[in-house]
Amino acid sequence: MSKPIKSSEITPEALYLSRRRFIKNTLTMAAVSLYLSACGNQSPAGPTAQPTDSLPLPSAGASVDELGNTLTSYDDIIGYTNYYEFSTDKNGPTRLAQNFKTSPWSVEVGGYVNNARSFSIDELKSLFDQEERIYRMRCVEAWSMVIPWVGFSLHKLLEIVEPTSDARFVRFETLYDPDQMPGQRNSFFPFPYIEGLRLDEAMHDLTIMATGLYGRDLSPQNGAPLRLVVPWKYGFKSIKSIVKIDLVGEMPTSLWMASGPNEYGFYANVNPNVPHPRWSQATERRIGEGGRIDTLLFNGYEEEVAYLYDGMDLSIDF
Ligand SMILES: Nc1nc2c(c(=O)[nH]1)N[C@H]1C(S)=C(S)[C@@H](COP(=O)(O)O)O[C@H]1N2
Ligand SMILES: [Mo]
Repeated sequence: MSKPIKSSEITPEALYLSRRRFIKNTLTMAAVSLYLSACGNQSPAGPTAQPTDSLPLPSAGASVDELGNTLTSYDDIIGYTNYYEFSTDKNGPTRLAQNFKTSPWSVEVGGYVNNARSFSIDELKSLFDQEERIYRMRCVEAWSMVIPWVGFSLHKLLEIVEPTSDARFVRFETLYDPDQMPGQRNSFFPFPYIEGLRLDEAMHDLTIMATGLYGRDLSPQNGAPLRLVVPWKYGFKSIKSIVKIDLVGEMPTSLWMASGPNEYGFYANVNPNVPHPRWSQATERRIGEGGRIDTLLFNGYEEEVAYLYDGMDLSIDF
């Protein structure tokens, strides 16, 4: 093995900094992860979980996250999705979203801000460096993936519009267009899809707006052209195809809070100790791999985000 690559060469600055925090606390795992990154394609999970060869690899060819988890293959990420605007089948959106029109596209940012305005996708891409973030994604249904997203931290966008002192929450809204999104005719769900974050969660550096994955633009079924990714929360918080972002004073009511009020509430932080009413959240199935693995508190981002919930009882506020 040649001399190890410095982690600053493997990951963008922000992830490098968060990785340094991981190293402080989980030296062994981080060292294993860095070793594996430095050595290219070796992975603890074996050859079946490798990214497809012909597709672009994430920057510097990283094949694992900071905990040593193998990246989910590109084919699995685009072939197994949750996107109820198109279908409730995992492979339905892959087919049904194929002709979804993602250009032109703009997102309206307003509410309690000093500079309300709309941004085109091209503007967002040129205003903010697009960086890669390798994040675990844990669906509330107890499956998970490891995804190399491309995007930018949401706080950069919020800093431009300048939230006023009345802003306490951020509300996100997906496109409403039943002609293009046949699932929106399903009257069980109160479309458009709405999600929300507390302002401090939205300002956290790990919270990103994703424009791509595996070094490519997002596929329609993964939420093109612009989606939220909040890696320490269940996947349903990471709302797709966003057209509107509002800074608001009251906690927004999400689509899931409205349609399943006895399931999860606003926070939906990944927590192995709080079961879903119908199943345990203690373990998860990593797509593309066999068996089950333990689910981690805050999806493994506890060191980064636990302070946001100081003084809250996570067995009540979930
Ligand atoms: N607008 C919208 N956003 C959504 C969903 C959806 O149905 N509609 N599904 C959510 C759920 S349940 C999960 S697990 C993730 C899945 O992201 P992926 O399909 O890109 O893996 O998207 C979330 N964002
Ligand atoms: Mo999900």
